[in-house]
Amino acid sequence: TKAASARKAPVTAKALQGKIIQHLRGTQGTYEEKATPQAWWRATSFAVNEFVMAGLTDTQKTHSRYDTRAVNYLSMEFLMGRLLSNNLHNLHLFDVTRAALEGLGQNLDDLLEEEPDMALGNGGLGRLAACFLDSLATMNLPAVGYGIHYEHGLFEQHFRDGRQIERPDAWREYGNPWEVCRPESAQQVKLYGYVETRYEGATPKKVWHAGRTIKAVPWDIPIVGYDGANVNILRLWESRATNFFDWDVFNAGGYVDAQAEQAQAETISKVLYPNDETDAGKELRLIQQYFFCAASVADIVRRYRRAHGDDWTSFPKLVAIQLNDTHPAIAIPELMRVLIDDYDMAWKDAWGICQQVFSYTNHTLLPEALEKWTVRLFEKVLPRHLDIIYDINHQFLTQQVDAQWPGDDAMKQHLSIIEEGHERMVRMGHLSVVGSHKVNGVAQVHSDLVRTDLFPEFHELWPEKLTNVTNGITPRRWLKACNPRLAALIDQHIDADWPLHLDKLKGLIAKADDAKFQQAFMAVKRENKVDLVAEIHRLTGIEVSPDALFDVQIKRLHEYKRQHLNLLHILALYRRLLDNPEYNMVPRVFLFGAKAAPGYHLAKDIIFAINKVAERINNDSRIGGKLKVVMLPNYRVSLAEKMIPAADVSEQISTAGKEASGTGNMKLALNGALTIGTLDGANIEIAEEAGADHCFIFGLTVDEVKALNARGYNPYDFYDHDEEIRAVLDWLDSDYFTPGQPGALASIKHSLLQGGDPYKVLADFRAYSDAQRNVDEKYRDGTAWARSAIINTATMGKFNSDRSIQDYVDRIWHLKAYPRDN
Ligand code: 26Q
Repeated sequence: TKAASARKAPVTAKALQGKIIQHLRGTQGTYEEKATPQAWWRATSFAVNEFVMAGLTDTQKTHSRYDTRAVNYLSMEFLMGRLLSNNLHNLHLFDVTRAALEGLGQNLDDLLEEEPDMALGNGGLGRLAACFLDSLATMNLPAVGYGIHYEHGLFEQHFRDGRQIERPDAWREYGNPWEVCRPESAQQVKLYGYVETRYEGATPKKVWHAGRTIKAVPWDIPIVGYDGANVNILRLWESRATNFFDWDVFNAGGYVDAQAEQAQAETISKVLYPNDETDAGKELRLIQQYFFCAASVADIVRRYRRAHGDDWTSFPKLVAIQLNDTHPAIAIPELMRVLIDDYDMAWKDAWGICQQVFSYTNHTLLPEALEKWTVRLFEKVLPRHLDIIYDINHQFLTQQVDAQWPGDDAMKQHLSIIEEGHERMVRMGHLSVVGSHKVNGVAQVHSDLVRTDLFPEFHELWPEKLTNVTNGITPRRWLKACNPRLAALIDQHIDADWPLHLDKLKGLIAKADDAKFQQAFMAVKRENKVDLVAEIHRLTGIEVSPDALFDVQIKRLHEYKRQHLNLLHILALYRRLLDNPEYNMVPRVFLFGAKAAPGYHLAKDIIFAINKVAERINNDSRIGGKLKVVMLPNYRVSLAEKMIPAADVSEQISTAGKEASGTGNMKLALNGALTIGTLDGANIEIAEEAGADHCFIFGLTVDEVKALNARGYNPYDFYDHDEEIRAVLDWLDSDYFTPGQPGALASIKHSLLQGGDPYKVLADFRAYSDAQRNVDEKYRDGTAWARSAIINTATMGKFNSDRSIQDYVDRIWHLKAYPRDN
């Protein structure tokens, strides 16, 4: 039963040593005595890449031999993190590589730290895409990820005097061993210009005369499935100036202009927009979206035509395109344009194909995150696409909407892809729903709200279209690789193929009451905490004890996620301790990791407040080390991999109805943390799986939030009547945490009072504080805590991203698996 972990590595340590040395000398141009850790990491990666590439070739041959149906996953973000450790685990090369390097005087763990994170995403949505690629490859499903080869991923975060400072991320400044450039598959992407109508044949033909042409160059990153499975590709497009060169302009003194044009073209893939959950509405963002969608659609069409030429009948049988939120929605009118303008297809045939091919995942209900573009901008950048969108909208309103609600103009306004107003807007969500055969939310409660609150009319029109696929996470990265101690313990008790069949963790439930297993489980947790204590010290200089309870909130900084609710509770605890040094509480370390969007001032103020409160509390000898607060800088995938295995408590405290799913909640619970959370997103399903006794659920429900809004919410009700709330808010307004700078933290209080507390922080405070009391009490009972921690790990099987992918396959993509022939 120990099949998977005992599975033989595909190479001996001795042979692998040979390969590493060969790369060190032969491709890195250095040698053992001189090589830096960075050079060792690169040589090791190149050696491992030989196995990766063999798998890639086998997989591609299999796919072309069977002419496979594939899903094309279009996403502006892929938050891949580091690849070496993941590839080693998935190829069963981890132990043999450690041994090979040891023989060369190198330590694998140290080398893994040399790899920069591939942070081509903001947060949940980008990491979900990365987990899905891992599952697709592991399940032998033909799939291609399409995205942008950003030169700079999400910014690097530093703190200066407690404030967030952003520095550019330079993940590939010195190249990247995993990616392969494929210039032979470059594409041309057009922008700007005007549309001419030609009256030649029976139907008028539109011709787009573009003003600019940009070259899209693909970089392929191999995605290695677990345990001998397929190797798929992630194809990321880089923008370049076209080779086309107007030599007359150049010679007539246009050298500088030509260079400027080149710089402009190369701006497109320069940088990832760091806003999540807000729509920037910037021209460059729209161009980024179109750039990668046009290149990807062209690539999909090219691959299809290589096998099928001009016969389009099989296209919808072989091609599925998944839109990761509305960011790639422009792919819908782009495919229409290609089929109609470039291949002379009739409108209704092209539209039939689009609706069969596309499906769309919604990740948010927040109004400020729903994408809209002005018609004016569209007209300038994508004039032909605006035409097509008008045509799609006209057909939709006059045929479908009018048939369902004859003569109902209000309904037409509601459902129109174009929003009327002082400035007309293109609604990308509406375009995505109309152009797709399936639309899914990412957790049950979220999908319910998509149907009832976001798109109720669409739901009435097409009752089968809106569906749910609850998110998941890959257990390979988020348990096996990041928590080797727990993985080893699990291997001793259940079949070692649990990373493929995560439901098998249920086998641990039987051990939840076993004192020896409880001890072993909590010993693993403690060792992980000891490791994190060292990392905290290295990163911040702060000393914390591994015997304290580790309470973790890690996610983007956003008001709806309510890091400030956590902060207010910390202030309340601090105040209770100062009032009464004997105040009975388990020593606790509150750990945060969060980046704020650079233009989101209140979010940055919350980071500043956490850091200032931390400084004061951590240096206050009166509280006897019972309370510590640490905000680790530069939260990212590789830091998450260190924090999650050490967490006792998982903070999932969003306002009910606002967090579509959450996925950090799944990662933490899988690693044995107990959730303190609201009935929001996937927390609901986590609590269902683990059982209410093993989580701390508190606060307003979705319906209660709605009712509160309906009767009118007044945060002063809480400020005036709850002495503790009043005291901690006033405290923030003083100069207690920012000596000499009174009011430096006042914006938080202001937003919670005069600002109307849009996310109901004060309304949930008391319930949260009570739930935290229960956390404290339970932690004192080591046995009860250990039991709940084990049950959390044991019951998270549902949140395997393989299960999410199987749901997509069954309900949306209808793909068949093709294990590779080799
Ligand atoms: C939009 C317009 C302009 C610039 C940026 C954006 C933008 C970028 C990223 C908007 C949203 C995002 C990211 C959203 C996101 O990460 N959503 C999260 O998706 C997760 C996976 O489904 C869920 O678990 C989270 O609940 C959801 O917040």
